[in-house]
Parts: sequence; structure tokens; C-alpha cells
Amino acid sequence: MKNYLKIAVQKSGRLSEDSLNLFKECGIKVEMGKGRLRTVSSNFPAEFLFLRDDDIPGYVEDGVADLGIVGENVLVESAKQVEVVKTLGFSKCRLSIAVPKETSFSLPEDLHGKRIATSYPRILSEYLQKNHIHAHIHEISGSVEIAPSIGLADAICDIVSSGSTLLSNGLKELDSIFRSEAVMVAHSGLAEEKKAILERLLFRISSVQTAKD
Ligand code: PRT
Ligand code: ZN
Repeated sequence: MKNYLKIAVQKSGRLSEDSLNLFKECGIKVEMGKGRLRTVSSNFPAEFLFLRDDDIPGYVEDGVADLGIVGENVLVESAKQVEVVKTLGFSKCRLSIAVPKETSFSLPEDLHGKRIATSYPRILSEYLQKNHIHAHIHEISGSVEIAPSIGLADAICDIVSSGSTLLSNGLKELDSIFRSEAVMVAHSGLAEEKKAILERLLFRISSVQTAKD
């Protein structure tokens, strides 16, 4: 099997189920063996690689994978050079700045001179620059929501979907700075044969999306 697409999908997490469902709805078989990190489809020229979502933009940029499914938040933060070939409409969320409920901050300008904890320093710093806010970005990799209550930061910038995690950590949203959904990305220098397979795949995805509208 020479000409086939290597497609990177999240191994387990909030993107996994909808990503696999998408291929299923397109009539593409993805047999996942227990603990297996790659599998070849039996009815479409594709091999699936199961990875951490954070690694997907880099693998697609390098061409280790031809295609990948990832959240726009992770994609933009990664700053990797890949082509977005389809927006997929699932895993919708937003990146928001939040502050402790009892603080008097209510405007973005109130963040001047404050410390903001986040796992998204790039997207946050772009927002701060655009709004002429001088604040300190404190990069942490997880459990961002507890940062204010342990005295690590005055505010946070993190992913929100229902808002219940903010609420249960005594935080309120100050501003929503980025909207995200799952997207399909492609390596920018795909060979013609691979492009042709990608076209077939995109056609099937469009048909599935139209049927749902
Ligand atoms: O292990 P791996 O690195 O692959 O996965 P991960 O743990 O980094 O990511 P994962 O599976 O949690 O999320 C994958 C992608 O799903 C994210 O990059 C977003 O694009 C998207 N997504 C959609 C979300 C959420 N909704 C979401 N709610 N990602 C994270 N959350 C978090 C949020 O940060 C909060 O802490 O879920 C918590 C609950 O959110 P609320 O507001 O509903 O309470
Ligand atoms: Zn991740």
C-alpha cells in the first residue's frame, strides 16, 4: 500500500470519539485494537495514528502524518505551519480570562499589572498586546483553575465549555478571547496522489455534513 494517507487522531480525550465517528460516518473502517497506536483501514487508503493532541500539529507540519484532527486552540498555540482543510463542528469551546468571583475586576483593562496563569501563553499574549494590556503571563501546564486560590495568579486564561469548572473553583469569566472547534489539518506539501485521496475524503465529509444540516 504505497499511496495512502497517514491520519493523526487523538488517542483518548475530548476529540477522540467524534473524530472516529466522523470516519465511521464516512464509511471508513478504523479497527482499534486494545493499546494499538496505529491501524490501517481495511476499506480506505488510510493509516490512523493515535497520539496526544498536542503532538498532532507538529507531526503534520513535519509530514510524519499527512492529516490530523485537532482543536483550533492547540493548533494556533502551536504556531505550526499546516493547512486547515475542514472545520468539523465538534469539540467547540472558548478560551477565556477568568478571575475570582469576589474581585472587583470587570474589564480587560483591570488586568494591568496582574499575573495571569495559562497553558496558552501565545494566544493570551496576542490578546494582551492587541488590547494594550500589560500583564504578566505565568505559564503552567495543567490545573490552571486553582492558580488564583493558591496565590499563584490574579487571573487565569483557560478553556471553558459549560463554565461549571470555573464556577466550582469560585471564578467568573471576564472576557472570552478565542473560539475553537475541531479542524482537519493537512501537511502543506502533499504529493499529488495523496492530494487525490484527500479530495475523496473531503468529499465524503462534506456529504456527511450536508446530510446533518
Ligand atoms: O491527552 P491529550 O493531550 O491528548 O488531551 P488533553 O487532555 O490535552 O485534551 P482534552 O482531551 O481534554 O481536550 C482536547 C480538546 O477538546 C481541547 O484542546 C479543546 O479543543 C477541546 N475541548 C472542548 C475542551 C473542552 N471542550 C473542555 N471543556 N478541552 C478542555 N476542556 C476542559 C476545560 O479546560 C475545563 O478545565 O474541561 C474542563 C471542563 O470544562 P467546563 O467549562 O465544561 O466545566
Ligand atoms: Zn493535550
